Amino acid sequence: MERTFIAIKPDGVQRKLVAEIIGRFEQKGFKLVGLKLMKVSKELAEQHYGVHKERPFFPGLVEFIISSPVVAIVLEGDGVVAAGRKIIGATNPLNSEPGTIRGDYGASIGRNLIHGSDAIETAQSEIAMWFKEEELVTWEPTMTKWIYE
Ligand code: DAT
Ligand code: MG
Repeated sequence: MERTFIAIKPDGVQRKLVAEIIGRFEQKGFKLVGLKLMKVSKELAEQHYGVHKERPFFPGLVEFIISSPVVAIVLEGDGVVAAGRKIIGATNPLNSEPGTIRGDYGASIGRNLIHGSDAIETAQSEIAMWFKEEELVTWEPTMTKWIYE
């Protein structure tokens, strides 16, 4: 089954949007398989945002992500990577559709509340970066038969 990595960034945690954000993915029908509140090390932050290391916003991005706790999440479900990105919305909240997390709660690109993996391969490497195998939980939600045919 497909998995994605989601992180509620420091702004989402500080603004007390954790329950609201996790709720959107739960209500959609995706399954939580990993969940933890954590302070991010500089090493992990630099690794996570490694593709952006030449960009001018990289130092600020790393400093921001380590500045306050984040909630790291792994979700499972058919098509969860692409659907997760749709639920999150466009990178710049000023362009995100209303009804998306960034569209409903964000007002600037540097405080866009949440990260979501952009492809299945990225998701696999991000999950391995953020979670130990034993932190991921195998379970069967009783609701599955009401969500999948
Ligand atoms: P996304 O988080 O939608 O995958 P991304 O991978 O292109 O977007 O960029 C990672 C994060 O970096 C993004 O969530 C916010 C920040 N960022 C991206 N472009 C930026 C810019 N032009 N100015 C400031 N921050 C930016
Ligand atoms: Mg990205």
